[in-house]
Amino acid sequence: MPELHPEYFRQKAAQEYLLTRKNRKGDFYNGIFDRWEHPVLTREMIPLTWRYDLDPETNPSFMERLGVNAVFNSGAIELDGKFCLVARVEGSDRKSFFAVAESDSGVDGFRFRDYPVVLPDTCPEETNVYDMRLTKHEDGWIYGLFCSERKDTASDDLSAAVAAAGIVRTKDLKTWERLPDLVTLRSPQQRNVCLLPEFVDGKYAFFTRPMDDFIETGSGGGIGFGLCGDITHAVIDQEIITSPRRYHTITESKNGSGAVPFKTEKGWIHIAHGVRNTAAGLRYVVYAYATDLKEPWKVIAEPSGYLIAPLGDERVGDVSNVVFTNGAIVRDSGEVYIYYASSDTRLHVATTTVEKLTDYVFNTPADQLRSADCVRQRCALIDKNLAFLKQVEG
Ligand code: M1P
Repeated sequence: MPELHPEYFRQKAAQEYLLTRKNRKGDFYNGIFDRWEHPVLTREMIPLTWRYDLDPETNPSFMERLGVNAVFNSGAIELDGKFCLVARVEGSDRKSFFAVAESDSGVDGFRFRDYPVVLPDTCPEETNVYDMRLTKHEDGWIYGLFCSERKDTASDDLSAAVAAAGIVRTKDLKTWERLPDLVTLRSPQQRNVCLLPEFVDGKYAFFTRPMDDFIETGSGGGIGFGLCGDITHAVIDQEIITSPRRYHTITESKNGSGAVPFKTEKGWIHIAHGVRNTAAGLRYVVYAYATDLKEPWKVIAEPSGYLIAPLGDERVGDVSNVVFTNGAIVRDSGEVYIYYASSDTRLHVATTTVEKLTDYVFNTPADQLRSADCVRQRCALIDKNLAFLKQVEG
């Protein structure tokens, strides 16, 4: 009778501790959302069966044979009463793949299914896949839009790559049908594409991120919007810019859709990411804005600054100074769970409500774009508060 290595039991117990540890709200306060103390997914939570050969005959030292480097940017959806994440898992070989993890609470207890997602392998040139956004569409399918990356064979630069938007669909997050990649006739590359859950003018509505290049968006002016009639051969002829990049703001270098937008009485709420450059490299933050219900490409409210920025330990990781989201769950109760990754290393949750986010998006003042105007804006708030304090305190 074969036996398991003693180290297996130690590793299993250490992992079980993490998987069963209760999460709690941290001390952070801004009145807009709560940050939870522990990450909801880390590489330590990846099943041992994915990493070790458990047979002492072939692995006498219980060595990790296929390491996992990070678990981060995750699509999110509520399915059959469970919080389901489709996380980006990055092997120590740098290749990413997707894996479903489920929880009853949404803030702790996430467990990966027995196997990672095995997508239909339809494109031999595709080298890497990541960052799936999950849309429960009114046509009855759950769509997953992700970045499909391949080498740029037209360039001599070994790191030159091309990013396209891959599309899959499923009903259960188990069986996946791959559709042809999105074609955007006027943008050479795409990343951070997501699909609105509803038709617009009877068509599938995509938020895109037009890019000239793999890293730099170049002439791509921000988050785009485009329509297509047939998602099984998705072609977007024209993209219009919705939330633009702006000089000296959190979106100066680039921005991109994050979680799939959700509908409120006042508009579609978007939770996206903005990037600016610094002497220490790119800094990624999460921001929010609203678009019109009937014309979802029209921004109708955009608070100044960020919603979530890297804080404390979140600031350090494989790609430091990054927070990034590609998934949120909005429950019928109005609770909102924003899953955000820090520094391309681990995944966290922030919780809030539709009511609070609506208040935040519609009542937070917009960026005045100039120091002089921003200080005037702040002085107006101080004036109001001092007058109010006088009234209250006499
Ligand atoms: O490394 C930070 C992020 O970089 C990319 O985002 P963007 O396309 O906006 O630059 C993505 O690859 C994302 O996965 C990553 O977290």
